[in-house]
Amino acid sequence: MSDKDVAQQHQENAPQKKRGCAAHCKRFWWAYLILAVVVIVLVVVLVLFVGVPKIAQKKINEAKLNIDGIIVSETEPNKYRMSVNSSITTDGSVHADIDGFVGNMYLEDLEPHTPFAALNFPATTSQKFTEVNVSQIVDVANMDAFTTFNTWLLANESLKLTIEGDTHVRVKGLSKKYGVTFKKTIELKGLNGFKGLEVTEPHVDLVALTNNFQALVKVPNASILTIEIGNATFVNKYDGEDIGTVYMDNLVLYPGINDVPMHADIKQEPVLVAITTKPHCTDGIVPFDLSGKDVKKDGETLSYYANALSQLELNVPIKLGDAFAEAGLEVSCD
Ligand SMILES: *[C@@H]1O[C@H](CO)[C@@H](O)[C@H](O)[C@H]1NC(C)=O
Ligand SMILES: *[C@@H]1O[C@H](CO)[C@@H](O)[C@H](O)[C@H]1NC(C)=O
Ligand SMILES: *[C@@H]1O[C@H](CO)[C@@H](O)[C@H](O)[C@H]1NC(C)=O
Ligand SMILES: *[C@@H]1O[C@H](CO)[C@@H](O)[C@H](O)[C@H]1NC(C)=O
Ligand SMILES: CC(=O)N[C@H]1CO[C@H](CO)[C@@H](O)[C@@H]1O
Repeated sequence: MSDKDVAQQHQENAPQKKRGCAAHCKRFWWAYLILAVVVIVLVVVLVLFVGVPKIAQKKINEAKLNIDGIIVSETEPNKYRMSVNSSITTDGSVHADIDGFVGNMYLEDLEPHTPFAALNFPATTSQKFTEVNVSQIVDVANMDAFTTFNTWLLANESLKLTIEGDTHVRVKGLSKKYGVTFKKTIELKGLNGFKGLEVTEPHVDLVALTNNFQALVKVPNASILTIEIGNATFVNKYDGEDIGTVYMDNLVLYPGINDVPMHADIKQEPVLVAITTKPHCTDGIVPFDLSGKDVKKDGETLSYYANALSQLELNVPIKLGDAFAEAGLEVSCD
């Protein structure tokens, strides 16, 4: 008998009700029992299928994800290793097991949201504090998206990263698993266009045509990322003119200030003209611009870094006066 039938029967017998419940109730006890059971089942179903999943989703939404470190290493043209140390903090009020899941990573502020990496997050529990460290090889499934991520990472002061994946939660005491979505957006510090980059200890060779400039570059990395780049080359410009190539070999950027050795093949003539004209001849400082040319790792191009670096233009003032003096050439204003 369906709910409708029960309701109908109830209505047909409505006038009798005025005579009191006793006889009526006695006769239709089974209908009330069925009604009661239906109500209880409905409530249980609502709690289990709507209430618990809602609470589970709410708890997942309230959990805080903190990223302590990200390392991009073993870089190859179409894959790399990504390691993430993170922790999840909850209020610990619901005891639940959360299945492992594939977390898609994308830039929150770039529509349409296009994942640049997929990481397998392990199964966890809803403890107050859970460390989640993952390290795995990631295939570059979408080269444009990964290049854009690297471009933003290198150029921007900060960037919003979202990790999203569908998983299941099993609340302690219940056998059923519920589908939930894990979605967290975190703000990462970017490398901010290497703001504050400095070239120190310059040495010039006045005779050689190649490898005629050496120095140390202080590369600031304000982010929490460690990135293994490779052999990076840059176009060196003076006054908009390409005057040579700068090499930074085996470049790995760690959080903090990185001392990176560089060497370059520079055309001597434009530099000599620059250093002997005002105002550079007075302070001995020549401003150059560097932009990424290529990134090679074991002879192969890493386009996701090369294209990201090529979109940067770094203004680098270099104290060349002392370097020329050291090489035996005292520069002065013509
Ligand atoms: C994670 O932590 C371990 C142990 O402290 C450390 O060796 C590793 O480099 C860290 N990885 C990342 C991605 O920060
Ligand atoms: C996870 O990384 C943290 C550093 O963020 C480290 O202290 C911890 O030991 C690592 N845990 C495991 C299981 O590797
Ligand atoms: C990050 O930098 C890119 C250009 O490199 C720019 O288009 C984008 O709007 C920036 N995003 C944010 C959030 O600053
Ligand atoms: C960078 O170039 C140097 C010199 O050509 C080479 O010995 C080294 O293996 C290269 N490093 C990488 C990571 O490809
Ligand atoms: C995490 C970390 O060490 N960040 C450093 C990155 O480099 C800047 C300097 O440019 C430091 O101020 C940060 O502390």
